[in-house]
Amino acid sequence: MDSTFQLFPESASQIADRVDALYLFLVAVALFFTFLICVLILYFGVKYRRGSLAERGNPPRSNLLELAWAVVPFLLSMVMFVWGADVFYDIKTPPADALQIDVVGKQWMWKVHHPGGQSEINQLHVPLGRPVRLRMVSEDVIHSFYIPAFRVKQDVLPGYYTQMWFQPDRAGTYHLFCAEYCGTEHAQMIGSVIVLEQDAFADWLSGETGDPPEVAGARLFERHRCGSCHKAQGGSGPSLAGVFGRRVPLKSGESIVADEQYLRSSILNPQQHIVAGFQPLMPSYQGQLNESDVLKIIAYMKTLEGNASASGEDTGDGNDQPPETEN
Ligand code: HEC
Ligand SMILES: [Cu+2]
Repeated sequence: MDSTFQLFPESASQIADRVDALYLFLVAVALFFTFLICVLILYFGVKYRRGSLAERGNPPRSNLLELAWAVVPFLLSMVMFVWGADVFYDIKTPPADALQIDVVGKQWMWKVHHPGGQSEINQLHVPLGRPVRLRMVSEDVIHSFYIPAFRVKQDVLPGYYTQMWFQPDRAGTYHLFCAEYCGTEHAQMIGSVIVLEQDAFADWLSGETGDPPEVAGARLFERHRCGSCHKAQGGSGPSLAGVFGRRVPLKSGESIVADEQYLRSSILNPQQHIVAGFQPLMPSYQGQLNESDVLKIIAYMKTLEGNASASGEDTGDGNDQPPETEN
């Protein structure tokens, strides 16, 4: 056999072996029953062929047999369910201390933004042995971020943040694919994930330049004159101090927690939620700010947290966050 033949792609993340084990189990169960049924079909086909003298009367009823083929498949499928749910839960639940990196998909490339301001295209540098959480959004159509060696794949949607996480456990360079057909050059929407030892990763980070997102975001905030309406007091828009994580009362009478998704739609689609007590005056920044810009402005708005002196509004629901020590 060809020595380069591999049943699975190389595995380089902490979850990969668990995914493979589950997958092997499913394949093994399927193969076992496929063969069992094939062999029985052939056997009975021969045994009861026309003209054979085999006994053709009804066999006596056996409750034990009836019970067995209800209970055995039930137990097997429960094993699949519990095992699958366990792996699924871990794949979907990023640890709180994960390093957060932003990914913006667009026809036909991946843009990556690191929290220190470093950016890259069609490459993703990550540190070895540390959980990494990707927050992802698309500039246009649906894409899908797929790293076979890590056994993770997640759709990247226009207008909605999705996330995925992994913990690389082997240094090296791995394939990155778009796994959702997204137009004529879909096949070119590929790249590499480069897993570096912690020291090498720190070196790589320091070799790249770029402003931290909250700094770049503050600049965009300035340039687009958001502050002309969003003043601490007396502006035509609400004060943005401490807005992230706050429960915002809406004109419709409902209220909503100002998470990243809400902040994004406030900027690109302001008519969707109107804050109680304000007029729908805010222009949409669709077309003026791209998804990377919006992520930066959100990073900036998060730093406005705890800046309570500028905020005249207390929603009084005890939801206030502790002040952040550094800005
Ligand atoms: C012409 C005035 C105006 C400008 C310019 C403006 N906004 Fe607004 N903004 C408003 C008003 C009025 C509201 C409240 C009504 C609503 O929800 O649409 C608002 C709401 C918001 C909210 C929701 C706030 C909350 O308390 O829930 C966010 C976030 C926001 N704006 C961000 C921005 C950003 C970022 C910019 C600049 C890119 C900007 N705005 C530019 C007028 C403005
Ligand atoms: Cu794509």
